[in-house]
Amino acid sequence: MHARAGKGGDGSSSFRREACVPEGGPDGGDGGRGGHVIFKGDHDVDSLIALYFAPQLFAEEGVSGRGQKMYGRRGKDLIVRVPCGTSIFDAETGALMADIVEHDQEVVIAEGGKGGLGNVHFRTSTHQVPTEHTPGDEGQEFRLRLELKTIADAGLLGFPNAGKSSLLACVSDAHPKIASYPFTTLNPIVGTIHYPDFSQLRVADVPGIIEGASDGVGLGVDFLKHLARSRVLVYIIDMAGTDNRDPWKDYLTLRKEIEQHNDELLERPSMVLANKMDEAAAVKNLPKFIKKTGVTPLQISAIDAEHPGVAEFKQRLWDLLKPKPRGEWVSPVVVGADEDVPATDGEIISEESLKHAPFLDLTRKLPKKKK
Ligand SMILES: Nc1nc2c(ncn2[C@@H]2O[C@H](COP(=O)(O)OP(=O)(O)OP(=O)(O)O)[C@@H](O)[C@H]2O)c(=O)[nH]1
Ligand SMILES: [Mg+2]
Repeated sequence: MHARAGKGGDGSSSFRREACVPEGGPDGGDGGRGGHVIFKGDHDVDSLIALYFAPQLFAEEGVSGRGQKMYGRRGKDLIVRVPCGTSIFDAETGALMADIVEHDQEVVIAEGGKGGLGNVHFRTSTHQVPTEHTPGDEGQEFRLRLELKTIADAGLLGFPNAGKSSLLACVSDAHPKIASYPFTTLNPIVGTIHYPDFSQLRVADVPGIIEGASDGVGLGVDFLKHLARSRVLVYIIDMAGTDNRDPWKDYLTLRKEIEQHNDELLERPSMVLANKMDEAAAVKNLPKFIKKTGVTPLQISAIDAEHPGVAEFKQRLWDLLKPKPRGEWVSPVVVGADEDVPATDGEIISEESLKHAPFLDLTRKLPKKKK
């Protein structure tokens, strides 16, 4: 992207000329400041695609000052809305300029130029007729590179076909593509799990990882940067070994590939899920998996939303991350209802009301229609 803040308005040079005011003196006003380019986090924006098609971010210039000590108007700031999780880099130096993680977080990326000074500022006792005035400063200008790292609370990791997308579809309201061929998922997808206390957790499903991924085999591990911000990593193992792989080898390979990408990720709290437990092969493989890896996984079946393991998974995530409840359910307030309304003592519609509106009485027998 190319971001350029507005140039400041120039100061003006002018003298007061008016009937009956001889030697009115300098009255040139200052220029206004140029507009800033401001990046703002917005949780309703989910990609950078809009910026891809409009990469020129130019803020408005400040207006020049005028005679009669009139200041120039300030240039409007340009507010660029980006998804939470956007990092902004200077494309030339590669330095990180800002990291936008929260909704409504604002960062001034390019500052508008200051306005110039008008000639009123240059009058002194010995210099009564100044014509000096200064031009406005240029606004800052940058070439930017934006990078979006999805922010999710938990990230799903696994070989292709392990059932990551199936699990996401099962626990959240996302609709990822699910199919029995590898690399069905090509881009990270985030789904939200809703809990009965109105709290929410975001779970990211990323493409599958295979042996050699850290060297670029398969889809590589570039998308693992999306997991760099998740607080919990969830390994999903195809315990049935559908694609003729051994589940325990899958787990060790996954950890090896992740370590080669970013060994800090291995220290994150993690959870191991044994998927496809509805299949006989999975039940057979499980004891061997525990023996070989020393990890006792949580057993689930991602195609069955009623499976107890799926509920247990949601509960364990909640226990680990303790999301804040988002408010409580409040009964809708009836407009105009206040203390004047008489209490009904448990009856639903008072007799008094029924007299005025007999149709409210549901026990009343309707008169038969005449044929
Ligand atoms: N029997 C059984 N099949 C499952 C289970 N979970 C997923 N599958 C099947 O496994 C296949 C792959 O599932 P996906 O959810 O697409 O797997 P994925 O891990 O997202 O795969 P990629 O996106 O290709 O990396 C699909 O045909 C699913 O129906 C399970 O618990 N039991
Ligand atoms: Mg998938």
